[in-house]
Amino acid sequence: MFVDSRTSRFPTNFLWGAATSAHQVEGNNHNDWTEWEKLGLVKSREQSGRACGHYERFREDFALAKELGHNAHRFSIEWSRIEPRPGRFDLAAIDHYRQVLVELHRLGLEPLVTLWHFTNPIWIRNQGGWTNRRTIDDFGRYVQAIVDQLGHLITHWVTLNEPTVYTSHGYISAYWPPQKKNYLSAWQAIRNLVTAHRLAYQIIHRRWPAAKVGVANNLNDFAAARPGHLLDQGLRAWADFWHNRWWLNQTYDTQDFLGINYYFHHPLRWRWVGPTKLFAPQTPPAAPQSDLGWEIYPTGLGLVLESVRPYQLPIIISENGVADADDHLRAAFIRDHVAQVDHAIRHGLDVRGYCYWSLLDNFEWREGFTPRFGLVEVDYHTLKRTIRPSAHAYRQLIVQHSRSRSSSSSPTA
Ligand code: IFM
Repeated sequence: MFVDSRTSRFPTNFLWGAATSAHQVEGNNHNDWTEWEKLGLVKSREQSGRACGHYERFREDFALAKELGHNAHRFSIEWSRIEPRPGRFDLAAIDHYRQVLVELHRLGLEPLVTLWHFTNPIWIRNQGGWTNRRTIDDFGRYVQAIVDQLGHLITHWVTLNEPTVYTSHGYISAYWPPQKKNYLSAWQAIRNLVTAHRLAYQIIHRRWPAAKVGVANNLNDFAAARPGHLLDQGLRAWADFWHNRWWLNQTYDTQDFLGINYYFHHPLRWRWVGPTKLFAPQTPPAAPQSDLGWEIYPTGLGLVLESVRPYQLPIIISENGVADADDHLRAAFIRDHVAQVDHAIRHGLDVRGYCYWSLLDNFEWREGFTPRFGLVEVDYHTLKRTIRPSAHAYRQLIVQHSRSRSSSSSPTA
């Protein structure tokens, strides 16, 4: 891969790294997802089980990230480990994450810390999860504990991961736990997540005024499948509003940076499927696709970046990745998406980081262990890690962008 040193404008302290989440990599969790997995609804009836064994092997995994040229790493703290019972904090679990943070700093990897990535303690599930307003205060108490115990080791905070995906999968399509098909519950959950984010933002800033707090917002590029078709255009506007815009409008004034998780380009074609599925995404048959059948459309990242320009906030790509077991797509996928970031920066957008999803292969929620998103392959029998060729290509890209900075003037982040 070649980066033109005359055109690259990545800021000097640009964050290059990869992301994971606790439940997907740690192993041996005990939360609402592990309970739900017992129902046998995950593909091939898999359960997250020991996952990648990352809870024990984090040092080995961070050493790989370092070797791969990263200077940042996004991970999540598992609430159910920290507070297994209401108000009872597990000091050993807190100490574990302290060691995680210390190790990241030792290696020169800037931590981006997610406080909630889809999973809830079982006692939260039992009280109605995010539909219960009490969960907001409970979340605040957990955030306060992290702020007090670990805050001195954290600058970049991600309060919530993809709250709109969580609510639509959990409360509208019933694809994920708690498997409701109820618009009122979805509304209660998303409203409570807005309030929980705002509360977390205040709690963090009260103690750590210089902290940078954001959300990992899942933003899709929606298009009208038939550009001149009024119903498709209306559908595009409707989907864009509810999936992308509504949440941002509610929370942008409490985000110091916008985290963007970009995966999807959806050309929408009006088709009445049912009250919980109002449209059918239509992937052109010839379009390149991941192993999950998701269209690969780097231009969409550029469009999404442009769409958030009015918020005038720094941006971090908090996730962007591809399921690609034989690694024939990933290197070009990263190159082409990073090129969109480059383009955005050159056109005045303040993008400060890119986290590939994911550092490791991991437990992909209802799809189980089959999708392979990792820069590093995991053998789930032996837990052996093997660096994929695309991870080296990403490393090269990072090096070239860093080199090109020294020969070009860069904006400061
Ligand atoms: O694995 C997920 C992650 O937990 C949230 N963002 C999308 C990823 C790929 O589906």
